[in-house]
Amino acid sequence: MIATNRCGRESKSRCCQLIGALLGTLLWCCLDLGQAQLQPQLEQSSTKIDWITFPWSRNNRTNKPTHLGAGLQLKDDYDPADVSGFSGFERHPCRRVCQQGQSQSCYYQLVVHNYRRLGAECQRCQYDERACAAENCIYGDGVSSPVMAVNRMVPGPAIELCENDTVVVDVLNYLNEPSTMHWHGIHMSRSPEMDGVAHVTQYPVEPGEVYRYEFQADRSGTLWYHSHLGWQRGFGVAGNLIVRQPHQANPHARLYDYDLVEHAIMVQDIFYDYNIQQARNILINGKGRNHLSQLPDQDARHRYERLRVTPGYRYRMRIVLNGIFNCPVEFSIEQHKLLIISTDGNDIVPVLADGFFLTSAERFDFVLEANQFAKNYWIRVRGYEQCEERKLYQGAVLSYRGAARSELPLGDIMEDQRGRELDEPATFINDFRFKPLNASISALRKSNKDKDVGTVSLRSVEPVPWPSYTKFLTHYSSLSMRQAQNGEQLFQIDEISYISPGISMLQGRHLYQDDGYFCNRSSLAAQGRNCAREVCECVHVIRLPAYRPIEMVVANHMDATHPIHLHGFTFRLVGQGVLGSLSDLRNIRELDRRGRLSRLSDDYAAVAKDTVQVPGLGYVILRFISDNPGFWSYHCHIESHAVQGMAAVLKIGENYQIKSIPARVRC
Ligand SMILES: [Cu+2]
Repeated sequence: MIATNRCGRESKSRCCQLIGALLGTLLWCCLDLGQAQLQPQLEQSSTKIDWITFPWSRNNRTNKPTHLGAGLQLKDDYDPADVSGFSGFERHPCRRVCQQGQSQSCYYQLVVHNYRRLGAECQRCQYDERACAAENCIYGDGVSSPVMAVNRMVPGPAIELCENDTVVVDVLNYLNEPSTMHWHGIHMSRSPEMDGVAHVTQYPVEPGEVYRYEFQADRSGTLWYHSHLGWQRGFGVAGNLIVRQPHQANPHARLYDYDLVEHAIMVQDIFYDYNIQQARNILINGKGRNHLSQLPDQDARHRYERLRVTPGYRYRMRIVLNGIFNCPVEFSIEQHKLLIISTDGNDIVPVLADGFFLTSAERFDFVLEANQFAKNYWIRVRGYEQCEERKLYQGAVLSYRGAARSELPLGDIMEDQRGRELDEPATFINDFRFKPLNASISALRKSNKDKDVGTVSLRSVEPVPWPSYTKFLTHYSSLSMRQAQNGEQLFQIDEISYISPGISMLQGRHLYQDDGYFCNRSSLAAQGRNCAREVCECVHVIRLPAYRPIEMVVANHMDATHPIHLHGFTFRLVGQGVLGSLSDLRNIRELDRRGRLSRLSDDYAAVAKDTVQVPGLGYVILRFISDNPGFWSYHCHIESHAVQGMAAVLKIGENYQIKSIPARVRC
């Protein structure tokens, strides 16, 4: 299972010589310029990301840390014995009460490796729930299937630290394919090379190699880490990244008594074996019933995640959807209201709700008051779209102190799913069926749709950071799909399917003329290409100036919702709506000129997010200040869409404004 470490401990210099000899130069081994120009023969022509094997064979090297805190213990070489002590970070020194002015350096090792759900370690867990906690058993839903684990866990271990801490993470790639790690929500304003996007901000980490990520936790909130290559995130390479603030800085500190890592929930849709075409289940912190079984939900043979609470206390809970499919989920807790306080790590004016929806990569934090009779209650997750076709749902248990610890709630998970009397109106946040025009859809939520709170209606606790007279530079963007000549379905941004380049953009930017290397809507038009008629596939880079107020209007030409994620920035959502007509969406610039797209007024504290659902046949309007020059990925967070081209890169600023990535001396 464990791959050979090519430049392992005892053989490092020998390995260097070997590679040097192979490449005809020792210099290549010892100097990592972070650029591909030294190895033109290794560059592959641009091909679409393939999830099983990759054409890239370039070696990437571990970066040496440049500004580490005193006393930080770092590994600089590894052998299999080093990584045998896989563990979570429950006793990590950075897991602490955050204090103003007391930031730390925090070191972690994440070993990414092939593993198995319901593997040999889980045999006893099948019969005795108490045995499931035994180290290294990934029970999942009790269906054996290959996974990619982090430190033998799926999801990977949660990282907890404080705002402004320096984070150093060695990611050991023991998969048999390249990998990278993205730190979703961190702006990377001083370290754009740590964003973890292959061939955009770094070269992929080859099997058997270590990559040292080093960055500052430049903001607080419910963030997460995940692989940014192929389908690895769907196989399990993801975990929570919780960045807390000192009490004085936290506007919601008085709303809850506890903020515990065991109340951080990662929801994930999964597939079985390598069949990435079909969502087969939704898991809550890697556990849940399977839908192949006819056993009722409350059968003791299922394994559910349990969240324990004590009556009378208020708990902050953090929910992340690591979604792969077009499978938005609805989250609620039986007989409990949720006080929603944050989304994508950004604090909002609290909203008391019965539940909320998440599309892939979105997060919501809420406060749960343990104010009900002390027993066990179902935590409910219901899947829609592709998950609805298979009637996928999942449960976890909210277990009050005093209730039977091993028992399950009575009744089915989805019974009485509003957690209320049926005639009482319910409030749901962030419904992906946003202002539906389609009658068959609106019928789904007739009784209470007036109570639903759309994403754009949420309010940030912070006013927008620009004055009302600000003039924004507007970029119009579109999401669409088309058939390639070979019948392949391509997904597109601005009618272009993204192809990964051979040179990593950030490192290699001085090597080429942008216009010859990148493409975008205007460069293709200048060449006389009409992407509305022909298939355009290329290295799609949208150029925007640095340090300017930027507005993006994203029009969705498809029926389905797309969760769009922007790296490097937190944006304000100032508009979101459904036009319902493809021809309107194709002419969105003209429609906007005629005032048909509504924007929030500047005195409305528009909600801050990093991922937002673009409604089917609808649009969103995002605003941000482009004060983070670099190459920032902009893509749909549904894996099949992103892999099939619904991705682009925003090049913010000119080369001279972007941080230079120094050569690193190795050996
Ligand atoms: Cu999509």
